[in-house]
Amino acid sequence: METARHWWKECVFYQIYPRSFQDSNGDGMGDLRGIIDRIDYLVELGIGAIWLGPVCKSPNDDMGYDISDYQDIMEQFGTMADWEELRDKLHENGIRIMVDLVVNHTSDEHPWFMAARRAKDDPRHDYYIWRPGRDGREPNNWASFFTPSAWEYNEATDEYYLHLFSKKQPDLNWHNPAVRREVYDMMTWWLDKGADGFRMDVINLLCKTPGLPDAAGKEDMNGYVFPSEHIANIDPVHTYLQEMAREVYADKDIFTVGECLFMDTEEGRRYTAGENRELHAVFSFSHIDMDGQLEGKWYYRPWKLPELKARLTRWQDEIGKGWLGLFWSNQDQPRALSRFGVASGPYRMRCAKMLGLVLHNLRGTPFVYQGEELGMVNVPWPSTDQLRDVESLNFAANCRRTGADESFMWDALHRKARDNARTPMPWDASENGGFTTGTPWIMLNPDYPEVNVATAREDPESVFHFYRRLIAMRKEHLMMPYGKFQLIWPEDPDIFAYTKTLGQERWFIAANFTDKTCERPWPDKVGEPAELMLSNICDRNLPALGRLCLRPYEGVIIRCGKKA
Ligand code: TEU
Repeated sequence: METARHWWKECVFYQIYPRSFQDSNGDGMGDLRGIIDRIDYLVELGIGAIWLGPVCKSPNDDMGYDISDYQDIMEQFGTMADWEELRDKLHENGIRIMVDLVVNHTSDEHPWFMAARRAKDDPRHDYYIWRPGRDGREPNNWASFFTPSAWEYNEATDEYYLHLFSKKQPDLNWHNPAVRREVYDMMTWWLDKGADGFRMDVINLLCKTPGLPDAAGKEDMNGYVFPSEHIANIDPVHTYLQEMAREVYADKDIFTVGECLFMDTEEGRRYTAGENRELHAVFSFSHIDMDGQLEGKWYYRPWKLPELKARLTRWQDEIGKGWLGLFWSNQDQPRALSRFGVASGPYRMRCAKMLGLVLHNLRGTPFVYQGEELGMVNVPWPSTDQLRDVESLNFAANCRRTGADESFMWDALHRKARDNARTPMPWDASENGGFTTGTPWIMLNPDYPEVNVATAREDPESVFHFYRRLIAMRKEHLMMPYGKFQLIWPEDPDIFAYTKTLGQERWFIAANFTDKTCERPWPDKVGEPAELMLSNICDRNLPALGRLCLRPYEGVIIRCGKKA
């Protein structure tokens, strides 16, 4: 084994988007008590840890990713006592709790920013990033993720402040040691409270190119340029993360995973496998960015299976002694099945299982995003009135303002709007899917009467039960986390196949990504088929000697040769 054993490599994480998981008080919004009430479900799934989306005080311009108090709970979600009860009940059930750490920016309603914007000589002023205007306009040409410009004018000081996200999310100035101290103390406070780790929001964007030069890429529809080369992995971000690790968690058995955008494998290794380990794992977006163009995610770029395999393989091969968080989707992405599989028709649920089978056997720690285990898909949004996300709404407004084609706008929103992943968890076929007795803050996916937890529980062949088996298998087989990955048939346009090898044991994983039956000569180098470990079709047999035949969207795990 190239890597040390750790609990966080050997369990599956489940991502909860608190606002959409379970409402307990009828206000139409999920809350902490709702999660407490559903712990049985998590136990039944068999997961070992949750990633709890942001629950701190927030004006919710970006659904909790705009924090106004890091040490208090958003009223809509409950109280600190609820958080503590959730922690205790999860721990009693052997489930760890990883919290979301959002420290690239705060809310503009955070007391630090409210003081900072008042006067240049306020001690908090330097907590954020300020620049004078240039020719009566923004200091540079940077576009933000969510709004036209990454700058907002502040009258009281006659300056602009930088916000890579919405204008209610000013970026913190990480070069200020006082900011770093505040963050480390806050993190320690959460660990003392019993958090088992941090998912670190856009953690590789903390530093920006000194001098904040204009970005060189292509102008977007508003005439700004997205500055990816000036915001990601910029020195001294590694130094700061090493400092963070040293000050907060180097000596603790916790888990940290960094959400890292615009990162290549070399940087990934530096974050997770350097001499002074900064993070335990990173999320790479290489396979996620595949279907977007340089101008950004809204501009669809078609893809083919060999490219998906190549992107995932590169990370498998090059992360070295580091570690990956594995995911098909999260709260920012379309539903996995709509993006990588087939969202309707007879093979929908089979395909959902196949995607799970492929992901869970890669080397890394799998993250299941809520609803993925039900085979949820994107939403047929009837109008922009149903959308809730600042990113979707700003995009729609920009499209309309600049006269972009409606069909371009709708194609983009249906494909990529983050709202697709944020519809409420459908628990049963009753009104609002059992999510709330009130009016849900965002519409449910209209397929909830068929696609819901109660229905899935009753069907032994559901995606839900298949995910339970996958999750349980990981507890029995060190192969899943630790086996060495090797891609088979890189150019095959239809089949994703790879082997995992650990000691004397070898598994062959093969999945058909098409709606036709595919037959291939058995790849001799993987050894002879010895045992069918798992398949997403219940009548599957061990393949006959010499050939492999996979039905539409069929996926198999086959042990080959001798068992260790
Ligand atoms: O996401 C960062 C991020 O890159 C996303 O904004 C992504 O580019 C975008 O969603 C593509 O559609 C993190 C959080 O996961 C996201 O929910 C927050 O909105 C964002 O940071 C700001 O905190």
